[in-house]
Amino acid sequence: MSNDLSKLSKFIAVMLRHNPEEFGLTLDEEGFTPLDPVWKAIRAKYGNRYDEKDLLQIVEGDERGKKRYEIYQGRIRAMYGHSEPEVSYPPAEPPALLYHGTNPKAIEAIRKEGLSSQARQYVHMTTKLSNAVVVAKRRTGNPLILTIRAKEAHEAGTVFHHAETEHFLAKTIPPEFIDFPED
Ligand code: HQG
Repeated sequence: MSNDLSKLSKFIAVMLRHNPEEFGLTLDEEGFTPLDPVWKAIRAKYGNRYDEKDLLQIVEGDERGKKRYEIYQGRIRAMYGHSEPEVSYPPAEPPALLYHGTNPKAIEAIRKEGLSSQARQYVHMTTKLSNAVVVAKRRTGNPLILTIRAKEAHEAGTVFHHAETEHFLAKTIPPEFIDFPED
């Protein structure tokens, strides 16, 4: 994705994941909001720099195939990543294992209390080990990949959600279902 398109993608993330109210947007319980006011906010910030083709390209996903947004019947939503806007997903059965990339500084806390959602609404986990590495590398040169025994956690009562092909979410993951790299 060009730098110019990632700029628009980041702006949309701010609106749809973090501060919808600041842009006069109201998200429904699944995180959708009508496209018209979203375009109004894009025009207010960028004038005519972006058109529908640009937005569709962002919605289709980036070069790694990462899909962040979804358009349905004239509405758009972020598929995951929300901070304070409350978005709900139906419960879903996870695969046996999921992966979460993190950094060495977080490890001691995660060992004690498990994974918690921090500034977002959910803990994000991926079905692909390679994606967990990319996620961790956003924060550290020394990525640590945790393996979540998701099926076991699910059977013991942790509720999972399937937000996007490769993304599963949960409010928390207790430490007993996490395998640490040095174990
Ligand atoms: C850590 C991006 C201390 C956790 C990515 C992570 C992903 C703890 C950080 C998506 C902890 C939260 C989400 C605990 C977890 N104590 N630290 N108990 N539990 N942490 O950004 O998973 O490109 O909210 O390990 O690619 O890094 O924006 O979550 O390091 O898919 O589309 O606290 O966001 O997607 O960080 O990333 P984040 P994340 P986009």
